[in-house]
Amino acid sequence: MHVIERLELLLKEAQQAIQSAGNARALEEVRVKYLGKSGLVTEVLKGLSQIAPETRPQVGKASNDVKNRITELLELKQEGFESKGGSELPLGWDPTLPGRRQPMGKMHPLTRVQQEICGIFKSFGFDQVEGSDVETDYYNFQALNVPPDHPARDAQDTFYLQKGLLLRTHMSPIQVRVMEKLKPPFKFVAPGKVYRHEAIDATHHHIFHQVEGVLVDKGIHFGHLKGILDNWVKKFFGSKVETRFRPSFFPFTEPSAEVDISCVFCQGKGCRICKQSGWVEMMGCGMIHPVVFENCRIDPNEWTGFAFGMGVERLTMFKYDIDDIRLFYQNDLRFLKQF
Ligand code: 2U9
Repeated sequence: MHVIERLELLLKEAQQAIQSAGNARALEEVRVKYLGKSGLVTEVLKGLSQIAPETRPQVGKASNDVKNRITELLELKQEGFESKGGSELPLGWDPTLPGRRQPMGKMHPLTRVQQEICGIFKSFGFDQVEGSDVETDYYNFQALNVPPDHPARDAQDTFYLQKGLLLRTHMSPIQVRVMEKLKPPFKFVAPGKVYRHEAIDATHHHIFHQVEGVLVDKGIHFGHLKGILDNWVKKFFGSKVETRFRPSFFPFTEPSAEVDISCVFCQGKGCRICKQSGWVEMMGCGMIHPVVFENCRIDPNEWTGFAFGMGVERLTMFKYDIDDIRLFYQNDLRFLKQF
């Protein structure tokens, strides 16, 4: 293509680019593209010395005419922006801006840990059940063999509502409601929020999350309980983690036990997390009390079973070395983004 024709083409392109420029920045990009140090018109002017002497004056004039015409159009367009109070975007927005990456939402750490806890029991064949947060005194206490004068029933521990209703203090009432409907054998877990009238501090909150479970079949004994929970601990915390069962008491289980696990941070040698003991209390469990079976209309002479309960915040704080339970509920992205 002859140099003159190229100049005419460059002028046409520049005119279109100036016409569609939506703001001062886009206009500046057009100027640089055609008239900048390495601009397309500038390159032609730089190449004049290579043009044959007899046509050099004509090409030189044409190059300067194009350069001056583009400069004039750029100035006119810029004046147009300024007269309208800045860059007038034909689309009302600047399509040349880079896109803003939308931050992706993530599951809350408590939800993830709760699902991980239940997922392991489901892999053992457990079902999952749920139920209302609002319960009756019967299902939350009486059916679970909690005596009338038990301190857990005191108003300073339980949120009472009208008409004798209350906010469940553990997940056990749901287990009772399911057990009185199902025929054994069965095994299921119940995750959910529980409510206790506690003063809030670094390790206590009046709303927290639990996962409870029950397994009922013929000939179930404490060895089955230990085997299932030891297996679960090794899948959740790692295969090297040991379990220890210490005698305890709950009204709804007999015998009852607290389950300790060997500290995953010091492998049982003793550290800040386990208070130098090498062990951390992780959950409670026991063989379901015969009275509870009778309340669910299940014959304790034919069926036996075990139950367990764990706090999701407690496991999560241990697993991720979090020292303040309140961090879970403050919606501070600096905390939540770490999971
Ligand atoms: C039925 C019968 C028995 C549920 C159980 C525990 C032991 C237990 C606590 C652990 C930490 C609650 O989150 S926590 O504060 N739970 O120690 N829970 S046995 O026993 C049942 C449940 C339902 C019908």
